[in-house]
Amino acid sequence: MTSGVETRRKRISSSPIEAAIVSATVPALDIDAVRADFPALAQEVHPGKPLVYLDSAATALKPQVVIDAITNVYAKECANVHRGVHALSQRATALYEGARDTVQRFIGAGSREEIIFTSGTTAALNLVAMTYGAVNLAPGDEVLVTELEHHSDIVSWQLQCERVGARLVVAPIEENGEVTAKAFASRLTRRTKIVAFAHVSNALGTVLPVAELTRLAHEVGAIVVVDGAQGVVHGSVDVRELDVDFYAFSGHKLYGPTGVGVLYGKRALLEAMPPWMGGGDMIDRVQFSGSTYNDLPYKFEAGTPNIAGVVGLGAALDYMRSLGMDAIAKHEATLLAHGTEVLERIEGLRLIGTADHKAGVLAFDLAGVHPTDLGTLLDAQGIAIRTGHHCAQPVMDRYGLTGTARASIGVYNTIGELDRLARGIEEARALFG
Ligand code: C6P
Repeated sequence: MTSGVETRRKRISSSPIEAAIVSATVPALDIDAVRADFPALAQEVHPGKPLVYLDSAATALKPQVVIDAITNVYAKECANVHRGVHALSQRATALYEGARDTVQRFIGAGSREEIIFTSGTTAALNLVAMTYGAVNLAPGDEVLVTELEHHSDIVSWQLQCERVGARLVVAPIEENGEVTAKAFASRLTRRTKIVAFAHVSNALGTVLPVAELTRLAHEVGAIVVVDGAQGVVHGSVDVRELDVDFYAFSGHKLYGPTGVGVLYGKRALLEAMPPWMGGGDMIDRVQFSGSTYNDLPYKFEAGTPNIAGVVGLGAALDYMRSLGMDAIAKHEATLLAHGTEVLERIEGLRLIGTADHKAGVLAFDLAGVHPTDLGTLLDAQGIAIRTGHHCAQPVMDRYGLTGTARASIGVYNTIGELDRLARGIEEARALFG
């Protein structure tokens, strides 16, 4: 008979991302070299307590190459883009547009015009809701989301549904945090016009079957919006292979800067959508009698963009590619399997989110210890985790909790750090009796 831990290990290693563990062809990361790339790791957060950073789902640490790329923009290439004939503006524009090409390659988009720079996932999702949703939703139409969505993938749709008289429909999750094709399909109707779901849940770590759900949604004529904030981080993503209509993500969870993100959209859909924000760069001709708009992607990039942020994002993607997306997936899968094993051994600890196919997240409830108290005690040990509802209150409601403790994994984490986490939790448990 297999123990619970053995069973869980087998199930984890049977998933696609974790399957990379068994792939002998994927090289192992040189973890010491990786850690040396991240200056934030070389610090004690409290005297004698070196940082153990297990909060990468909130925001990832930044490698020196990203910091240098941003510094270089402000130090040497500081000019506005698309506006100047002078050398500095031309160079800034080349860097900015070069980053667009990098993003296009990174997610396998068909053309650079399909890459819209935004301030993050939240802005990207709201952009689709407010533009595509404004012209394609009518009273009585339905927008289908899942129970595990982040607030940005709920409230943006709620706002648009309220405006147009459409209805928000929710596909439930299983006890282990999975979204099954069956449950999802049961909520699809001919009134479903938009389907929006996360690639990976930030609260549970569940990896959703994006291609399968997309196929089901397309069968009823709905378009698919994927919240890729946590999805694009842990392994390679090919938007054309997945056939999604929109894919949104943030730079800061990808080892890039805050304040920058991406909306990928299929060209025909983006072409047909009205602009969202009005301002410089998004126009063709402005007259008081009416204005016409710029071509893609600029139609959706009103005003001076986050130039250094975009360049920093490009540097982050180059960095990830230099490590190898399969190598990153393999390393993180090993950490997730180990973390699952050591946490499951702790008495009174219940993992929240035990889907067969998981990435990056170890969320849990510890009997008798409030998540905030646990987070504070772990912080005193130098261990950074996130506690609370993780901007996914419906997930907490689903499990009857007000919040969880969440350790989330980045490329720089080690087995030893997960062991330190487990020891820290044991100590907290002992303290609370
Ligand atoms: N989740 C977390 O600690 P922004 O804030 O726009 O960069 O990303 C929003 C967002 C959208 N979807 C998912 C699945 C996310 O995880 C996030 C951000 C952080 O889990 C902060 S709440």
